[in-house]
Amino acid sequence: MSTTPCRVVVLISGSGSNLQALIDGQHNGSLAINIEAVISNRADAFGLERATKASIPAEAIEHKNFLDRDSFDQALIQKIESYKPDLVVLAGFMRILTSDFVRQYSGRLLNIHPSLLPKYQGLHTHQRALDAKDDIHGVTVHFVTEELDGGPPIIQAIVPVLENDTVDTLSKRIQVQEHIIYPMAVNWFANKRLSVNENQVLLDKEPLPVNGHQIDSRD
Ligand code: NHR
Ligand code: GAR
Repeated sequence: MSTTPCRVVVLISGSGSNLQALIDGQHNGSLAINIEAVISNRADAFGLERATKASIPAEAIEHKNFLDRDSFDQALIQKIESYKPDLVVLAGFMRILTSDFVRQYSGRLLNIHPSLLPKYQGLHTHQRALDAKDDIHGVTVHFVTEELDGGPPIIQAIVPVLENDTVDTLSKRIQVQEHIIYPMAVNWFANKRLSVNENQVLLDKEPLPVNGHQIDSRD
């Protein structure tokens, strides 16, 4: 069965390695998506070069050129709307979005957050997991709601925290999992297998566990 690919707009702020995983999936046919555009709030984000190299429209809308969050988000919405996306993907996007933005894309806005939510919402998650001497850490793909990092989880990957881990070694272990679970969640959405009702995520019409589908890299 072939249908038209899901139209995706990806928002980034930095390196764009998660974007690259999606581009690779699109190119090798494992993802039923078409990335229509990549938009960054920083003009120097390396992810914009990745997009250009893949012949995907790449644009910067710099938050620092706007007076407030609202006017930045309105400009972002206008630009995104010109690509008529079915799905908007935050991939290392580092600006908190206003309620207007989140409402506009409700049910079709995903984020990847580097912790086992609801643990460690916000920033500096790897340092916080190390400081707490946690023996596991991980990453969560979730639907975005107005509550920062509080939207319902879709998939979580668990990694071990090893003796002598640093932010660098731990974040690299987590990124390996990111590049597996983000394409997986995006493909579920693209194949219309995912939906969200209130704060309950359904996969193939069945409710997912409250922390989402779990992948344990220690198995
Ligand atoms: N917006 C809403 N409304 N809800 C969420 O769940 C969001 C969101 C925007 C981004 C990603 C998130 C993460 O995965 C995300 C989730 C940035 C900050 C932050 O504090 C916090 C969480 C996330 C992204 N940003 C600072 C700000 O003032 C700027 C920090 C910087 O530029 O480095 O916006 O962690
Ligand atoms: C990823 O590790 C992602 O989990 C994290 O930023 C990195 C982006 O990498 N996201 C956040 O911290 C959101 N606040 P990438 O640009 O190479 O995809």
